[in-house]
Formats: sequence, C-alpha cells, structure tokens
Amino acid sequence: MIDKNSPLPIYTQIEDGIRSQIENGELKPHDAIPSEREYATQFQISRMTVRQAITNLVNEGLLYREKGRGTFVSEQKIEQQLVGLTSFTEDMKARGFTPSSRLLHFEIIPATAKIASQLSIQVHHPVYEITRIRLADGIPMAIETVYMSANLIKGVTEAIIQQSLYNYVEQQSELKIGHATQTLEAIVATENETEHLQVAKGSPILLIQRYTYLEDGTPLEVVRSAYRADRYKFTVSINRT
Ligand code: 16G
Repeated sequence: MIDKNSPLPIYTQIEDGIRSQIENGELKPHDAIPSEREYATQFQISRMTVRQAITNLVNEGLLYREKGRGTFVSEQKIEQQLVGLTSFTEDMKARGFTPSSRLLHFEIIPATAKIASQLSIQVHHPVYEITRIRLADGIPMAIETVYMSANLIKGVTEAIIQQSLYNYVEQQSELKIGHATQTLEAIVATENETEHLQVAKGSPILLIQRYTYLEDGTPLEVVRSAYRADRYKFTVSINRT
C-alpha cells in the first residue's frame, strides 16, 4: 500500500489503498478496518499520518467511526441520475432494490394559502397531506411529504400510498404526468428526520422540493423529499451548447 519513495504523501497513499480495497470488494460495507495502531506498525509510519488518511475518508463518507468500537466501511451510495421524471418506486426497481413505504401521516386537510397557490386551487379546498418513509430493501432512504388536491385525484387510500402514487395517478386516474421543476439543497436533519432515517444527530440531508404538473399544465403535487446524504448522490449530465 505504501511506497516511501513516491512523491505522493503517505496519507494519500493510505487513502488510495483503502479506497481501492473498498472498490474491489476486499473491504465490504460494515467491515472493520485495521486500527490506527495496526496501520502505523504495519507501515512503520506515525499514527498521525494514519489518522489523517482515515479522517479524510470519514469526511468523504466512505468510512464511519463508532465510538469505542472502531472504524467501518460505509454502505455504497445510491447514484441517482437527475434526468427523467420518475417515482421512487420506479427508481428503486430500476436499481434492483425492493421499494416500500412506511406511512407516517395521511390526512385530508383544508389547503393553506401557500399550498392552495402552489396547487392552483382555492384556499381551504381539500388536499391530501401524506408523509411516508421511503425504503429500499427495508432501509430508510428518504422522508417525503406530498400535497395533492383531493378533488383532482380522487379515492386515494392508505393502501394505495403503501404502493406507488404515480402508478395510481396514471393507471387508475388515467391522468398524464407531464413535467416537474425541482430544487436540491443541503440541510441538516431535524430531530424527526434523524429518528426516522436512522442517522446520527446533525447529519446532512439532501432536500429535494418538487412541483409536478400534468401534461395539460395542472399542478399535480408539491413534494418535500429529505434524502439521506450518506446513502444518496445525484448525478446530472450537462452539455455545453
Ligand atoms: C418521488 C418524487 C415524488 C413523488 C414520488 C412518487 C422525488 C424527489 N420525488 O419520490 O415527487 O411523489 O416519487 O413515488 O423524486 P411513488 O409513485 O413510488 O409513490
């Protein structure tokens, strides 16, 4: 792993070494890596140097530390292309994961002024307020709150939102989803999010807010999705025009 004659700093070489052990599967998610002392003895280097390498990988999210237990390999992040207008169910299936949802809240409420204007409906008209934890292979990935007009999409039940909302809109309601606008920003998880996403207090979260419209331009949904930043990364392909 280490070549003392290389122009690369030793800590970079350790980082690269651990990184390639993760990439080639020698180190698997949740495997413990050797301790600072073990690396230091093995390569005849200082523990400070080892610590710097490991800290860099922890900060990158490739490794995580557990107090008193050691340092472990993180799960690989799900890489999500920001291209098509897809649903969580479709995204997870496309990756070979089994999607599921845990329903936290489902209610029909009178639209507030803000929601009404976002959905282009009258204030106090009925809207669904739905909060679900979205899971992939049983692991919580995101918490999502959706607002949708109950006059536009009729008959939504708890059973339906355990499955796919987009599927219900398109198959049962026979409406065509057209386009969406979306923002992506970094936030710190709230206590509620921390609890439901099973992440440490103060963890970073990728917040997506989506406004989705039907093909005829009618607003369909206003959505707030809080994704775990330790399990997700988004990629965008861009052209220079
Ligand atoms: C995605 C969408 C969300 C939509 C949901 C439908 C993002 C950021 N959000 O999570 O707007 O309501 O899919 O999922 O991608 P479903 O069809 O699986 O219920």
